[in-house]
Amino acid sequence: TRTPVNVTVTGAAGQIGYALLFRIASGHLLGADVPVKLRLLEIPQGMKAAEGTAMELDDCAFPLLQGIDIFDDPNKGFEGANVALLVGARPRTKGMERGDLLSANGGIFKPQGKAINDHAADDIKVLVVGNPANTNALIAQAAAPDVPAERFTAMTRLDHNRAISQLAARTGAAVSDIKRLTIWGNHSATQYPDIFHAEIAGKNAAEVVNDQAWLADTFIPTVAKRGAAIIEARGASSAASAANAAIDHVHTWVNGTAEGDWTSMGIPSDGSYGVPEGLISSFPVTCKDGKYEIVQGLDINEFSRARIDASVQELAEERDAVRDLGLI
Ligand code: NAX
Repeated sequence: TRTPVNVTVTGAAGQIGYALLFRIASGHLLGADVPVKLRLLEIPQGMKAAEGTAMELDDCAFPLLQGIDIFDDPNKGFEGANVALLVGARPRTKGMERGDLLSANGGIFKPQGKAINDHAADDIKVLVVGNPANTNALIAQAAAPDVPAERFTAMTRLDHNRAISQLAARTGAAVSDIKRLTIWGNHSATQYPDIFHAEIAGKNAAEVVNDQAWLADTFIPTVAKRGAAIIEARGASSAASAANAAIDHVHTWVNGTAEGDWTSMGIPSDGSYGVPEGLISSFPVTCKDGKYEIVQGLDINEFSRARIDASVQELAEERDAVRDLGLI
């Protein structure tokens, strides 16, 4: 029998946590044959609700779930972690400036990065979901000098999935027919969903759509503002779809992309496509044997170039701001 994989989830008592934990425990994160141990990390005020969620996890009698521990100390929460899903974050509240938001999150992600550095397993893989996800991932990564930088990733898979769904709806294609879509840049309103290299049933997606105005004025803003549209409709932010994307991100990272396809992940840039080295930016990546690689050699047209640059510029500004705050 396999040794269980230790999965740490922060913000376990939150709404994404509630949608995420049951799918991890039922085998959707790593595979139907991989036993897991859950380590839930919360703040003291969230401990009781996390205990309630753990009671429900017990009540599912999941065959793969070999233990649940709950902590409010990051040093304990990340002990032995093989996979860490950093979901808990400080949301932007009314009147909060960007600097306030970044420094509040620095207070969370810097100590968590240090705890990962000091206590996680050698093969730790980190996904940051909590916003601003890319820059929070950068803060955690900078606080973990002993962990290879590429193990710190940020989630743009929800944006990726939203873009596939919008493209399918527009063209009447099945979502399963859409391949090679890319989200570039920041998980924010500046993100750029790129269909120029995407394929719909083997045909170039931009040629199938053949409507630049729809692309610029409908598709891109619909994908980028989908989070706000969900809040407007549901009265709460995306939770099940965000949890689903987190599952997809880690599952793909661990188990690989399909032949001929790729996915989108926020990862430390190696300088590819003119994105400054070290910024955690979304790229097209293929995954194999638990490692990812940036898809190289894509031809970037002017339309795409301007949008990638704008989102990367925002990331560089966020990096400069957290550097000025002493967070990296
Ligand atoms: P909730 O407010 O429901 O839950 C957050 C939980 O985190 C709370 O239980 C809180 O006690 C806990 N928490 C806060 N600080 C913590 C710390 N230092 N250590 C451990 N736990 C801590 O938020 P939820 O709706 O679950 O969203 C979580 C985060 O995901 C937010 O930052 C949100 O903006 C972000 N999202 C990111 C998305 C992405 O695509 N990257 C999409 C969905 C979502 O908006």
